[in-house]
Amino acid sequence: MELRLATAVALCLFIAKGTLGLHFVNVSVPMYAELHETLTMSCHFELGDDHLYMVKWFKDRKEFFRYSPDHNSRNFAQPGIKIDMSRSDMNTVTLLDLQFNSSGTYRCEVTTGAPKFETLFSNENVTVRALPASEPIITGLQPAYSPEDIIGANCSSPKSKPQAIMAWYLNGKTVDRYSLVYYASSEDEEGLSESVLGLSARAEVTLFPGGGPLELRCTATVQERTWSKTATSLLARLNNQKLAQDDFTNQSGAK
Ligand SMILES: *[C@@H]1O[C@H](CO)[C@@H](O)[C@H](O)[C@H]1NC(C)=O
Ligand SMILES: *[C@@H]1O[C@H](CO)[C@@H](O)[C@H](O)[C@H]1NC(C)=O
Ligand SMILES: *[C@@H]1O[C@H](CO)[C@@H](O)[C@H](O)[C@H]1NC(C)=O
Ligand SMILES: *[C@@H]1O[C@H](CO)[C@@H](O)[C@H](O)[C@H]1NC(C)=O
Ligand SMILES: CC(=O)N[C@H]1CO[C@H](CO)[C@@H](O)[C@@H]1O
Repeated sequence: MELRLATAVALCLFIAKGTLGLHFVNVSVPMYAELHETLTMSCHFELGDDHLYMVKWFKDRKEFFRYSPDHNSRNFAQPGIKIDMSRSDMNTVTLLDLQFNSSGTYRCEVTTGAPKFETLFSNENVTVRALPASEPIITGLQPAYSPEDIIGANCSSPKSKPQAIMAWYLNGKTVDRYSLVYYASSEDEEGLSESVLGLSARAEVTLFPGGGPLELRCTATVQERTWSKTATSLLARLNNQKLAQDDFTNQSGAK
């Protein structure tokens, strides 16, 4: 009895150590994907001594693609999934024309063949977003301001989802919230919205370092991406003096 038990344990240890079957599945997808674009996701796995029986892909626990070395690949209709079968195989699936409802949890599940039929899987989340089509636009800014004028401007980021987070910087410094004007904006039928942040700040002489131009910068941030736009304005008093001086020079030059 004791001997048989010992042999069995040894045999188990031998099997565990001596054969390495399916031991790793890694699904690789981006955290964010862009609306209407194509998404290629990959699934890497190590079969060891086992042979592949099937690879299945799921979105939110519902199967949408199945690869088997012995059969034709199959796909199953699921919301937000338009699969490109010609670019989907053992290690890759390609989705076309992403929609917001293509966002979700994607799983690659690998099953090995007889006799063990082991299954391992890996999950990753994908969020579909729509980035702004361009950098933000600054409007309403005057080329020059007299001291104590109110500098008023708007910065608008084109439609995106999620909405862009806006900020204003004067000479590289963040603007205090009392100088910001918030505007609500509505979503379009696809759920995208423009983002607008107003600026209303007094034209203190100190904003024009050494009498030089004031640098205004506006940024629009969507997740990890930031777009920015820079503009400058002059202090009007100095600007007028400069113009007057130019006039004088030009007139005297013409004489
Ligand atoms: C899975 O794949 C990602 C991306 O290719 C890689 O960074 C990561 O190290 C892999 N994980 C393992 C366990 O190999
Ligand atoms: C997914 O989104 C698309 C585009 O908005 C829409 O046409 C489709 O009906 C949606 N599908 C489901 C199941 O909600
Ligand atoms: C994916 O999203 C689900 C639901 O939002 C969440 O419960 C889960 O922790 C996320 N998984 C990963 C790997 O981020
Ligand atoms: C900023 O936009 C708002 C809303 O469209 C508008 O009422 C306001 O006059 C604009 N301000 C400037 C300085 O252009
Ligand atoms: C006000 C004005 O016309 N200024 C012009 C004077 O002449 C110089 C060069 O000749 C121009 O650059 C200025 O614009």
